[in-house]
Amino acid sequence: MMKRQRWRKPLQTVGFMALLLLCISLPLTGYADDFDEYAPAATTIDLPPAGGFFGNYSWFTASEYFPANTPVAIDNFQAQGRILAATGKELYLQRNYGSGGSAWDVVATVAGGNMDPSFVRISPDGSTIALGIGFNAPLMVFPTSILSINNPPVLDTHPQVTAYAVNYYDAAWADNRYLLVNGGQWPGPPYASGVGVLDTTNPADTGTGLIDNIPGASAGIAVDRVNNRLITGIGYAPAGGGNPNRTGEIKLWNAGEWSTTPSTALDYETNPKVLAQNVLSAAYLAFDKEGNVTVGGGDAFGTGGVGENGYAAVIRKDPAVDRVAAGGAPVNDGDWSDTAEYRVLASDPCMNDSATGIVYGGWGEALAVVWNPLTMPSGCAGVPGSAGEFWNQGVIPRITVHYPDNPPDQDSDGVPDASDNAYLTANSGQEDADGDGYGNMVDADFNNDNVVNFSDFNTLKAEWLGSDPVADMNADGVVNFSDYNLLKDRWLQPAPYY
Ligand SMILES: [Ca+2]
Ligand SMILES: [Ca+2]
Ligand SMILES: [Ca+2]
Ligand SMILES: [Ca+2]
Repeated sequence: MMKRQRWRKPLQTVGFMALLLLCISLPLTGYADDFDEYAPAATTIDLPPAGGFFGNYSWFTASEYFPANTPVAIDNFQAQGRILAATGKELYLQRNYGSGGSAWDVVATVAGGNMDPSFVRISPDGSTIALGIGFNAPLMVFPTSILSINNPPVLDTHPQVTAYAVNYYDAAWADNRYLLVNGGQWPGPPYASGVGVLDTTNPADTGTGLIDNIPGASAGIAVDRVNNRLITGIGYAPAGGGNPNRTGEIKLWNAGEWSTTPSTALDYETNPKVLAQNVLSAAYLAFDKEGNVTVGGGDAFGTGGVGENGYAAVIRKDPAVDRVAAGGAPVNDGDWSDTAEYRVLASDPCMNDSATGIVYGGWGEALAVVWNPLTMPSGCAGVPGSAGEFWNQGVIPRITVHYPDNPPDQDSDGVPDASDNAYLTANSGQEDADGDGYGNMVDADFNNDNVVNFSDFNTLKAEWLGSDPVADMNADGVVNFSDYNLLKDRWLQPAPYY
């Protein structure tokens, strides 16, 4: 049953007065309108296929962004802002910002059976990773520092990996020490789930009950880093036995109403703070840096038999989340055109995806909607509302990243850092002729051996005054001195190239 539920989740000079007027007309906070602004980037990212590039059996590719200010490098690749993905027998690191397709590098493996990953969750400081490798399998916790592209560790036997024998569906870091784990379900029906706290500094910890009596199964869990609010809910509880469909219900606990060291577990049913009643399937819960809530999944058994599929949602902090936190009414998700408190992000043109994900990356302010283009029937005939696409073996999940109006763009080329294949070098065209994830403008490693040297220089010489798209670094149609100078700038540099 656990497996089946998975697919539900589914200036120049300015006079003083002019400057003053400018200041008055600007909003007082930099990103207060993120919720309204989130718009899709021009390009999409393909995650490693479910099962990995080696074709191992898996139903799902789990993914997460390394947080901003992650101090750890993986070999010489800075981790912050990159996507970490788990599927098959491999943990993959995004080779470059914005890269996808085949530009993923293995940074760890599991020796045993294939992963059917539930989640990969990175601690707020980026130093520790929690990996739920699958149903009835251990929850692994290990330092980011053991990951390597050059020499990927085997997690099962690595001395710095702690394997916890706890039941899990999703997890969220409360801080850099305590991991909150939603246990998914106990054998049912009737389904019931709960949340426990795991002390990741104690390898012998078996978890302490935090929330019990959740009448349903398989929900996400998230903590708001700014306001310390906690949310979790019901991922699966269809109508039956006189009870209404409660799939998608999300409840909220304020700071002070929950603890990482609880003496007794909280009763889910007595918490009156309902954030959402019927939004998707309470999966992919997260908070962006403004405190808006993201929700993904899909409810194939929605109200009146009409499924809720093919989109992810964002619930606005102000007024909705704040109102619920103060004891008020749940989000109004009834009118999609009214974005005052709720937004629908539908990346899949067919809107038939019963497992649309949504993942937030703070480094690049990237709100990534993860969808499954398994089939794209012509014109999407007849599919809206149907659960036509879902997690499955071999599916290549696609990410459409949404950005607010002014996301970080360090080279000011108009491409946000988290989507920029050379984030420190202006290259608005984003040319990448060899598809390795590094933009042509910075990629003088023509033979892809991760260093720029005489082999690459010889390629440039051989293509001199020709139009070879790989050696044409500045993409102006001819290989000449401009390209030679770009190569010279990178001489003897190892990858990555920015
Ligand atoms: Ca840029
Ligand atoms: Ca750039
Ligand atoms: Ca390239
Ligand atoms: Ca080379």
